[in-house]
Amino acid sequence: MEEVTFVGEALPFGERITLSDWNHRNVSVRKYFELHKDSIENIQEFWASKARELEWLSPWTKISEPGAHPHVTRWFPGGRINISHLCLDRHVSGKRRNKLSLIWEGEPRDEKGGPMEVRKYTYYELLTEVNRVAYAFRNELGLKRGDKAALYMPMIPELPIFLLALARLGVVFTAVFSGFSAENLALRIKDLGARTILTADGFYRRGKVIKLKETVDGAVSLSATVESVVVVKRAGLDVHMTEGRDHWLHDLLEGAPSSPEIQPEPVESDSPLYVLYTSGTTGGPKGIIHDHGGYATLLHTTMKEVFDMKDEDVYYCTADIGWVTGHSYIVFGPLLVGATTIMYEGTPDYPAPDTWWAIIERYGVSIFYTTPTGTRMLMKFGDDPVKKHDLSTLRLIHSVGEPINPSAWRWLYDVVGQKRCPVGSTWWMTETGGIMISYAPGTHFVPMKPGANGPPLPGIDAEVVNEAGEPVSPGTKGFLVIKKPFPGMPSPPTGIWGDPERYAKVYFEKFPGKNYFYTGDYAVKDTDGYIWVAGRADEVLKVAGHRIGTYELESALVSHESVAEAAVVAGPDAVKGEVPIAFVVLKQGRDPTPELTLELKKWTKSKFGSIAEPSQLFFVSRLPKTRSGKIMRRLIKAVASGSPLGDVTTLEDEAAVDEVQNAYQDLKRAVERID
Ligand code: 6R9
Repeated sequence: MEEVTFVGEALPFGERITLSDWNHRNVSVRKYFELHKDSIENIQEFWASKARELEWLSPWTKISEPGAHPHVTRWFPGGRINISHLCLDRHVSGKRRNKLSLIWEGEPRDEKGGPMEVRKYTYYELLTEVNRVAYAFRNELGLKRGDKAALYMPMIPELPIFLLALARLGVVFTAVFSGFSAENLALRIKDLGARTILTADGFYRRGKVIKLKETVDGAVSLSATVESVVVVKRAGLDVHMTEGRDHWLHDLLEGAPSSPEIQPEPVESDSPLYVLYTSGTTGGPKGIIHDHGGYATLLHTTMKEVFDMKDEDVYYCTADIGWVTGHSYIVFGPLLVGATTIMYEGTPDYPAPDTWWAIIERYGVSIFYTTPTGTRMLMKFGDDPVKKHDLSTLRLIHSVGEPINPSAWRWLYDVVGQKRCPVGSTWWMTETGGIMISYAPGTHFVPMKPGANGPPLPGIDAEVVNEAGEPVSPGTKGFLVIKKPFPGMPSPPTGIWGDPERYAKVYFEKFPGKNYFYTGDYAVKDTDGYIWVAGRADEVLKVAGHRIGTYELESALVSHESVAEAAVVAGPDAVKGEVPIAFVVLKQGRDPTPELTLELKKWTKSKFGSIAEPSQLFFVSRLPKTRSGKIMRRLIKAVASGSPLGDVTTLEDEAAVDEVQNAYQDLKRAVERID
């Protein structure tokens, strides 16, 4: 077996852990793969049976068929459905009417450290709020099916309420992470053609008020399409409101009846629900489209398989709704299965490193979905903050966003889960909409291995292949692909919003003639068939689990007047997994001063957003380039991560060996000077 490491730790391919409490679900690996094989051989019928568990407004005529553009698949065409109806009305008309759907906690704490604000909504109350907002959006702003809206919102209940109200009206939305800059927001508004922006005055983060409306004003000044801005009063800020364009939400709601009935639009199964922008290797962010029917089918299925969701469960996912995990597994997934979902405004380490554990204890959380970065950050404070709380209600834990190193897995398993709870690392991405590779304790639970993702879920035909698209032997690193279409994949009309060619090129052309969906990840399959995703094979960074394109950061840097060229690569970080490291060539006559270093770090932050500040920035006289002028990132990455260059002959195709050596020494000198 090839040695593969995560955050510096070797992977224990051979270890297996089985929980006897789960004997009713435990299956052997062999048995699991028999079931899996069957699901793939009958993949259409497999997904049809899952879709039948949803409530369709009118039945589909086909399970799937090719869309109008290459590699775009229509799932359940002919069927009519609305995800807002599935998340709300279905429960309100049944036994979950008075069950809690959403529990929200604000960040501000009282003198005893408890939350100053908690808001709870039953399914009935959530539907009422969604209907009131939908009424106001429709009647006051004229929003209707096919319109576009963008959200730039903090983690407050109005965010899921808005998502559900927009879905209900058939308005296509994009939610933009509230840490992004005005330029990043403007880019997304423009690409989608959003005419309505939903935001808040500000929000609380680590005891400070972060302003949002100002950023929106900046973005709107760059966007021609925007007609109205709706502002939620969250932080009591005195913000500038542009007459005729900007509206306080509470003013818009004044005219709404206390309990209006807004019928969910019966949209086509494969019509767009939302567009979520994500980073790739080259170019700006790609707007990934997700539909109503296929997406709902995948989420509904994975909530049961992966999270084993039962009516008595209380579910807490620590993600932010600005990223795909929050869309799928704070809002739509849990509500589809009628769960109680928890949402917290702040960060895990403020005001004390036990915020998550206090939330678990306070609400009796039974299912916990978190991240490796969050786990590593809290591990640093030791076991005491965890032990202070009664976590006996927990019964299942999963993580997401990046590979989990075995010691972080162990901490979740031993300390948080008290060796009682399954702990998984669910692999998926913005493009897949929902979980693809994970243990499935809700249906067929195979033994766990610390750090592994596990076998592909039923109906997901994942494989690890070489450059030619052929399966690699167990233990060998290769590329992760999904060989057959699945519900939840990027949707019609174009996969990537407005760019069907890019969709086909990025995801399907790496292995010509194969029709494989290429994930962009490296992975290893072990002898049991478990998949261990080992990080990105392309130039995408995963900083604290947030997906960032190097190209986007480099563009931000070169837009500074002193910068001629820039290369950003991922460097290792013990907590965040990866951090951006920048190498900068200055324009003639500019001095590489410490002040300029600071200025460029700040500049990147202002251009891109707070999550993207380079952790280190080095000035170099030139960047190593291939004969054709492409930046040699592999070499730069080797320097940034302090690893030896190794065999330069593998770089020989790209440039002359002595040039590689020279460039390498150049970069190393720059790094050593600063250290
Ligand atoms: C959901 C999400 C996708 C990329 C993906 C991979 C990495 C996510 C992972 C994981 C190893 C896991 N990734 N989950 N790697 N183990 N359990 O994170 O979506 O932001 O689009 O990122 O994240 O590299 O390709 P997104």
